[in-house]
Amino acid sequence: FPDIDTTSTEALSGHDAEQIRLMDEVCIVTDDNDTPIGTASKKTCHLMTNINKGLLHRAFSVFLFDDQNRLLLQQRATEKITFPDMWTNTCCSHPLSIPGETGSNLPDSVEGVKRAAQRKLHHELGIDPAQVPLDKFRFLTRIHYKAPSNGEWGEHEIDYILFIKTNVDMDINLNEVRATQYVSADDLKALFNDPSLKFTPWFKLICESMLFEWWQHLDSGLDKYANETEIRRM
Ligand code: DMA
Ligand code: MN
Repeated sequence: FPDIDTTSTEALSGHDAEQIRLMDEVCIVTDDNDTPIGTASKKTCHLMTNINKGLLHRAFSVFLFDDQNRLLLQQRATEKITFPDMWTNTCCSHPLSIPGETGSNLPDSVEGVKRAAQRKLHHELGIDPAQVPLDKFRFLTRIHYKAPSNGEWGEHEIDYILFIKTNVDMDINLNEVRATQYVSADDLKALFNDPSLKFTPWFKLICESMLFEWWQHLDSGLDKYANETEIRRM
């Protein structure tokens, strides 16, 4: 990929040591059609200087619902380098360039993303992988979006949307997650009217487009929305 900065460390100074360490994870770099074209560190992928040159990577967003169809939200930890303290969907991260999480395109890439989701639900929220078996995840669609965070950092991703309905036990990792809460659709709409709360840009985009319609069909009719092959550009 042309002219990408892979050496700068300045943007990391002053941040949390564990979150700096996680910036060495190796993400999957893709073209606009989600075809893998290489790899780059999480740090390289999230620097706006590189994003502004077109660098794009693969990600996922999990929406976990309990047996009352309430959505589990998380508030990101203050330690997070991107989008700290913001409320968002249950869990987000990246499939990595490691065995089991790659997969060049649909449907193999979906299997890789589900494994990454299971890994991060455990890392961020302490959820036992046995409570979120791979075959319980439903893949809905992919969203291509770009969003600046703060200072030098931002996101530019092909984001796989995964739903899962299952009750879980949590043991939250406070370096990742500051708080959690379960919400109904009406609860969530009320939270959006609270000016003291900040929400991540990708969560807002998904809420403004498809979330509430998908949510209404959680128990029946979700099939017609699942496994979409077209990438939604937002
Ligand atoms: C990245 O999430 C993925 C999306 C969809 C924004 P993140 O910043 O929470 O990733 P990680 O938990 O790996 O830091
Ligand atoms: Mn990302």
